Amino acid sequence: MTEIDPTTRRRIVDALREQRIETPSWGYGNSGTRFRVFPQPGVPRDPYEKVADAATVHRFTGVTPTVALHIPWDRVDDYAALAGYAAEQGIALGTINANVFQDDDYKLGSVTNPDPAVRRKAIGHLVECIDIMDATGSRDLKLWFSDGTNYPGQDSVRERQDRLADALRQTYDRLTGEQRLLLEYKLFEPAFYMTDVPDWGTAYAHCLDLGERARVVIDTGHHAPGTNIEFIVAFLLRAGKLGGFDFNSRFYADDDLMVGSADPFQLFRIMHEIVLSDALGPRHGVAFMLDQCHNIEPKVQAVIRSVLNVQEATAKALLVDVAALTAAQRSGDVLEANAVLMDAYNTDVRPLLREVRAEMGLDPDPVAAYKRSGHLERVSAERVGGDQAGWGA
Ligand code: LRH
Ligand code: MN
Ligand code: MN
Repeated sequence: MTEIDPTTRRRIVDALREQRIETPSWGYGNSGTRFRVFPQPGVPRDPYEKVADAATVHRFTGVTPTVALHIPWDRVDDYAALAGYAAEQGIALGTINANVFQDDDYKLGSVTNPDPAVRRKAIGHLVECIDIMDATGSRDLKLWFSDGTNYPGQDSVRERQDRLADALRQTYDRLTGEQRLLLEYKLFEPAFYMTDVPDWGTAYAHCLDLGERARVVIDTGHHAPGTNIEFIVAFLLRAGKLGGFDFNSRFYADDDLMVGSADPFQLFRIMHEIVLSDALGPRHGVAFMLDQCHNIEPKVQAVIRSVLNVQEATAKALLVDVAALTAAQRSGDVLEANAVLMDAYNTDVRPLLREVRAEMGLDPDPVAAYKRSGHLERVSAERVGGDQAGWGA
């Protein structure tokens, strides 16, 4: 990358200062695979302590002012009180994630279950999540369904789509004000023959039917290997239907590893589409969320590292010389167009990000600052018997 002129530099620094990333409450709890959960010292014992950890991440990064909740993993008696506690800690409660996948009743599905009583129960939970949003002031309800079938012939594919549409409609109609419904798709797992919301096309079609406040969520771990995720990003942005991301990394499947660790180039390509569509700032309505679990690595530190990874991909995307790129594209100069992109990707943006943090009054090296802070040692002594994140329970 050649010298950045001062105006461009200012624009990039301002964009990075404005960026917002939401961290997941479940990323702070103990987690594992179905083979083993490795408990860690100092993990939160309740939703309050998860909020406290999220606030710690915000103190060191300055760009994570909200924490997502997962219900019932984060069930409390008084959500307004939890929101008040979050505010005292310097953050707010963010997206409410519904959970209709961990109950015996949902063996054959939740909102697409053939039994109307089970469907009513599932819809009741989705509506309860909106009640919680009313209390917390959260904008977004995020829906992911584990629904699907394991065997050909097990249930009617088409009727399940009808049931899904009906449940989404009832849920959507309960939203008020600025509240939104975000629909997440996933190609596979836990159903293995057919998933009821397997891809962005299905999610998009349902969101189109529902209306303006329904949008698609892209979980980066939920695709077939080799899927061009940035294409999906570009398509949904163009259609005004991209609600946000669940960021994580995968090597094989829904691995939920730290974003930007397996394929930082993919993350850059995604952020490039975001920047091209001017969809980075909070006013554009694209929620940048992490959906990760830290099974073997220290959790708060891993969340901080993940935030830095997103920032680095974003900074590189902001560095792309769009005028040069467009000129190369219009003249059919394939190699030059690719070179412009690679030039930005190959730039070391860490010095720039250190400047951004210094401007924000933060330590330029959040990981080192966190390690020095003694937070992990303190919570390890204070918190005995940490909570399960939900996975591997
Ligand atoms: C499903 C999923 C969904 C859940 C989360 C814990 O794989 O990505 O977003 O809510 O994991
Ligand atoms: Mn997800
Ligand atoms: Mn997932």
